[in-house]
Amino acid sequence: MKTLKLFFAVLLLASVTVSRAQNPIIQTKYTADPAPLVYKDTVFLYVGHDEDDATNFKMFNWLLYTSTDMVNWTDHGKIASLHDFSWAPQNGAWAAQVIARNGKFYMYCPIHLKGIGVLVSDSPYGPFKDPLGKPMIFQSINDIDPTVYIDDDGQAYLYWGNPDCWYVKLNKDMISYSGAIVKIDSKPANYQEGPWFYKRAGHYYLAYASTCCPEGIGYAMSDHATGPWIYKGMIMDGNPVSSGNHPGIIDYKGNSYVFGFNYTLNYAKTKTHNERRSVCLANITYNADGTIPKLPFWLTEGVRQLGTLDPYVRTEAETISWASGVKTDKDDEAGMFVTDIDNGDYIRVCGADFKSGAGKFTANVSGLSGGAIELHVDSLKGPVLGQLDVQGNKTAGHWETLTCRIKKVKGVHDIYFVFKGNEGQLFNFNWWKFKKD
Ligand code: FUB
Repeated sequence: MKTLKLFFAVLLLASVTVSRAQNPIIQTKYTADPAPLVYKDTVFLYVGHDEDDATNFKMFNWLLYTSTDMVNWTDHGKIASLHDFSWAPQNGAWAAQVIARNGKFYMYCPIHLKGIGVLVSDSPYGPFKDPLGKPMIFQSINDIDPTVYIDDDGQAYLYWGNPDCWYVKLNKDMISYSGAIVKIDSKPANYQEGPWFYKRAGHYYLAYASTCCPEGIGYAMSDHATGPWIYKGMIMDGNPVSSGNHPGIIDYKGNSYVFGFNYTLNYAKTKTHNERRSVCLANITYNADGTIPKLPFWLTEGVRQLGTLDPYVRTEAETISWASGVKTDKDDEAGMFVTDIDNGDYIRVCGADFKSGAGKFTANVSGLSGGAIELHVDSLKGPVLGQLDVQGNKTAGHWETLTCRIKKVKGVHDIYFVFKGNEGQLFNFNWWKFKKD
């Protein structure tokens, strides 16, 4: 009987699952205007940032998240801001896009009312600098939402605009252009703003936020980079539960994805509409003729994990599939870390492959009032592997690496870090890893 019980206990902790993300994909901040960039083996997701107390658009900076499995996203914090432009006002860090060329990274930033500027960096993580000291494009306040693509022949195109759509040919330096700015006369049906321009399997695509409000995502196709554009339908219809939307589309590891946003986290807190948006993600597919089958509006169920996460290497605490209650911050010693941790808050990390078994858990933390990290697998109320105590008086004010023994766990599991303690903020959390024994 004892052996049988042991067998079932081991079976429970050795299950194999394919994890799925949940929309919206970022919960620690309000995020909008997703601009994914596939660079080497990683998806760099640049987003706009709605401030926590925003009612209308209150956007001061741009944030970066990265992933290699599409379900766990690592928060890199603010990578550029209005302060990077000497000519920018205090508000208006709208929908940017980053593209790589010859080892440099070009970030096209619409500054509301001021036109489109460009920042340059040697790294996708920044720091970014403004080489021009002025907007690259400014015809009117309708110059927003730039999207850029480099064609196979090396010619780069910048499209943008609300409610008209414009394009220009960029020079090889990517910070200047040649020829006239062209307003497209084949503007697709219900084009509003937020164009996303790309080429795939010989077809050119212009996806965009459709006429407001609510905004869905429409798309047009062409045989040429400069059109004419033929409207092909909706990737997703708008939905009254959400006013805006804004596409970003990539292929990654053999799958195709569309990013956009909804207002789910705002409405979870208040009945009032505020511009506090949250980036969402779904799979798309392509028909043989290149058209895109329509998706439902953003579902809560997200995309499947690509591969698994290795729990035996240091993972940043701000690598998150789903978080409840916590925020992220940065300091000189730890870099990014998870903060604002209260009793009952939690973080889920998807699909960690413990292989033949882990017996210890290590975390780098900095105590505040003190508490514990309770380790669950598979669900918030799933089996408890163990608990790492963080003593406020011992670790207060400095980062410390602590280890505890845990029940043996094998196979692939979602991990839930459930935070326990008394009143107030318990501790800050920098990174974690498991050890075999
Ligand atoms: O985020 C500010 C503006 O709202 C963007 O530029 C538009 O695309 C819309 O999402």
